[in-house]
Amino acid sequence: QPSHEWWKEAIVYQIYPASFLDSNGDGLGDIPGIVSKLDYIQSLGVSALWLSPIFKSPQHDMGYDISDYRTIHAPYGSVEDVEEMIQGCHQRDIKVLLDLVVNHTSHEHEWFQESRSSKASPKRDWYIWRDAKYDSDGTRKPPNNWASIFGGSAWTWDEVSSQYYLSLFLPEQPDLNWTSKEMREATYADMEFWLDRGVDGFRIDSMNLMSKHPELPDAPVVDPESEFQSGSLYYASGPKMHDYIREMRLKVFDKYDCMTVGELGFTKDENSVAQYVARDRHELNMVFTGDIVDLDFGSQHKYGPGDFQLSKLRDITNMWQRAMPKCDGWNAVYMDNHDSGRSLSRYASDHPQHRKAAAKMLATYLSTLSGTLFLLQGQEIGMANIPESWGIEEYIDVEAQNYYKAMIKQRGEGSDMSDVLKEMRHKARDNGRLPMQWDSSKHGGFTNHEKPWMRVNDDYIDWNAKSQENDDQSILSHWKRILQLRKDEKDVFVYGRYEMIDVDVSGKDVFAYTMTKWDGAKRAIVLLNFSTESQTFYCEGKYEGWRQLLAGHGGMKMGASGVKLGPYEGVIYCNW
Ligand code: TEU
Repeated sequence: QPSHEWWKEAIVYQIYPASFLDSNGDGLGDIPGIVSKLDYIQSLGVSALWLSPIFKSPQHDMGYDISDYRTIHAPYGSVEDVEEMIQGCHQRDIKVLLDLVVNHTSHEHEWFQESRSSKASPKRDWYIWRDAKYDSDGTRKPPNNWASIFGGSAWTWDEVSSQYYLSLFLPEQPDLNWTSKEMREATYADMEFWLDRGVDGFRIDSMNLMSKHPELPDAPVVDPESEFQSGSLYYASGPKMHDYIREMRLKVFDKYDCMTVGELGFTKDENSVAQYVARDRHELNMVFTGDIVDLDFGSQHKYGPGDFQLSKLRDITNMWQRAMPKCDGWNAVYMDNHDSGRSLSRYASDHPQHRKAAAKMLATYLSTLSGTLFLLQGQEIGMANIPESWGIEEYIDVEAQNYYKAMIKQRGEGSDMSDVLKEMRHKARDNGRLPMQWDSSKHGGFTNHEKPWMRVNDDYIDWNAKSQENDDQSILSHWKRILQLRKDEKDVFVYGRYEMIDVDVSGKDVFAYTMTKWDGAKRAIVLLNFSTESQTFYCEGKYEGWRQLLAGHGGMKMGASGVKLGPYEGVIYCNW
């Protein structure tokens, strides 16, 4: 019987603070805005919040560039506001997770200012500094050929101290040097600052980039066209990674009843992931493997051409659902975050004809799997990606802008960019960051300011929280029901044993699986139609007489010949 833990049963709602609710009319979301919506959040039935970074930051990467972890970005509010929010959450039995960004800091962080001040600085080795290389003609070159994840070289030249520093993301995000014990102790003290204020855990950003190969070797040339190459082989899940996590856990996390979810980039194979989450390893509670979010990425690059294939979703789901019981580990279940497009628009359909069914079907998928469930703000009302009519000027995120500029440079000014824009409409991070659509008033009720920091999706008049709150058939009502079902039947869903139903049986457009309670007493079958056509699931008598779960479907029984699924319909039948 699987051990029960609060963090396994948690249903986590990700808040993107800039885009949640603006309470003071400056066009940007804020902490008091979150506090004013705690009843809404509670009524949804989630049991934890994860806030993307709210800390002091020059905002070159939307707060993932932190200049002081103990101060709040002023437009969002103050430490006192956060304390009030934590209290308001705890009163409602909602836990609070913060984003822990300690692979890098902002270049404005005091630590970096000191580190760059001179080669002799006591904090010099808190960051990763290297001498330049020189070509035979004397041209200065970075220490190795690594590409930054956001484009260009991963090294930034520092005039002040005449060395390069490593910056795997933006030049404004220098990487910390985790081999420095003093630096590690300082970050642990920052973590405790928030844990002592009642925070219940962390989502750990870029977690497995903290340990790099000590020699920082050149990366193999995969893209001969490009000056710089992905160095992930040498900077992801490096040799000391597990030591650092264990130290963090022993020195900090074990002192609190807190939950940890690490963001795992580039490491996606079962055995490596198990090393982070297997219970006897005493490391993290769970990780984000990212493979479902990356499902439609191009083979060379995120924005390369790529389409959704149900077979891939099936394979990835099968792999993780089976892998976790094998290693006695635990995993996160999610499809959306602030780093890509909405799953509704990418993997199902936001076409008006299908949107409601598709959003509900994806909710049914997520809510019936074993793991800790994460959803992104707006997912509960079926928010969609940026509309086709918007041009490049509406994309704010640095990753999208850098990529677009690089493509123009490659193709020449005035070239046709429609294919690039098409991929961006699916996968740009801006999609997941569109402001929350609260009601049908101007700017979807997100702000009173005449210009929100980011344009609100034009469809807010028809798709908003208010119009769905009192509609029993809405996406929001479906989420509320299915989350309640997940809680009521946690032995079947949260802790249940997953078994795939072969595609020969389900048909290629239907994703079908069963979830079974550990003692075999209760079983449910989940049938998800990922197509625009009706599909019939022939159950060959196997599930005959099983009762349909979820109100609104009248508890109909499955007939001998099976069940017909409408376009994008998702259903659950059970044997109890
Ligand atoms: O993301 C880590 C990461 O690897 C991203 O580059 C991701 O692959 C990319 O966003 C996909 O387009 C985390 C945060 O989630 C992201 O928002 C930050 O920009 C990044 O770290 C740097 O802190």
